[in-house]
Amino acid sequence: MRFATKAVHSGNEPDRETGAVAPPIFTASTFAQDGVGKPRGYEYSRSGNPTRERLERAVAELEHGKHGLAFSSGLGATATVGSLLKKGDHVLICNDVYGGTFRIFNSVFANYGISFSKVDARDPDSLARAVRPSTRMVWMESPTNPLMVVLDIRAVAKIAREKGLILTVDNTFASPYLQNPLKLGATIVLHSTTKYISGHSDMVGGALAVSDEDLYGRLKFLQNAIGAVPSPFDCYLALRGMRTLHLRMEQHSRNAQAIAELLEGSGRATSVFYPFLESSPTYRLAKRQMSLGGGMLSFRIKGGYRAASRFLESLRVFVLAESLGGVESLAELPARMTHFSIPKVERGRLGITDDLIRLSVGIEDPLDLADDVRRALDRAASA
Ligand code: P1T
Repeated sequence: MRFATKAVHSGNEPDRETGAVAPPIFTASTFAQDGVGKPRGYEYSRSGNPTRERLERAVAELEHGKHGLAFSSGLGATATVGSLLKKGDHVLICNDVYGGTFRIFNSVFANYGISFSKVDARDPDSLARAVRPSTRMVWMESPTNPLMVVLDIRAVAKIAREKGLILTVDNTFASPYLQNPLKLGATIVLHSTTKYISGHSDMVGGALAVSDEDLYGRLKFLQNAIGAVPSPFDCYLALRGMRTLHLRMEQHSRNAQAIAELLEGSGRATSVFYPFLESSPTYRLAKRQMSLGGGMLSFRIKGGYRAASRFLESLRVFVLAESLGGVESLAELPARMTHFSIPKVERGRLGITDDLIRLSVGIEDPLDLADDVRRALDRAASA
């Protein structure tokens, strides 16, 4: 089946008992057993819940994986994947990942003796050279948060496979509608379902998709052992959002492309980062790897921090807030908000500067979004 059909139906099959066409929300924390040690299929909702299983099946199907696993947040999923590692293990993290991902490796896993180094995966050879005998995993995003760097997932996967490493691809920014990393050779796909998958900024969640049976078994064990599981209500919201993912991604992408082009032609931005801008150094790779450009973009505004904050505070349709992927447009300053947990020196090295603005372009009328951006640019220029 094709994507739109899967998005509408996966995990949303009519309830077998009642025929309900919307998935029932099973709030039960525990399930009656037929005899001692004889569960009917479910025992306790941390280890398995029917509403959660629907979401897990849907994530797996949209990502072309055999199995899905749902979590209470994207970082809950990250914590669980990180728990595959042991003391002494080393991880290669591609430059420019979500601030919270950096923070959990830098400030939590490091305490357990798991080390990491940052690599510039735009050059696959430098990635291959950075592999140590203790390296177990490569962690990447594409497009990256917040600089929208597009990395060649297939090329990274080839190196990971040759070196026997797990490749985890955080596919939050693209969503399964734009790209499917498992098909390109990734071992694990991670989502913050808080973003495009649920799509309405009304829940926090995470998910993984995998095909390797042994790895699935280990992750399933860790999901229960660590316990960062989502509530059945949140699973329902993610499933409900997912039914329109394809429609939303089309509109997000159309709107973001228009705003990126507006910014580029405005003379008020020193750089604009969007995968499907022809001026982007990775335009050809993005066109090959992604079906659309997606709803995220960032740009550097002329006039530094003062102009950036003036721009953000002048917006009327875009909401000044962290997060992304909802139907409403959001704007933020990564250096002071989402990526503040990355040390200043490291932020500077990566290019997460005080004049860098990130936009999550929603699905509103593109003309209203364009008017809003133009007006805010004018106000920022007169600051
Ligand atoms: O917020 P949470 O559901 O725990 O997801 C973490 C996460 C993981 N991966 C990526 C690429 C992300 O962007 C995030 C969360 N990001 C934001 C809150 C943000 O505004 O960038």
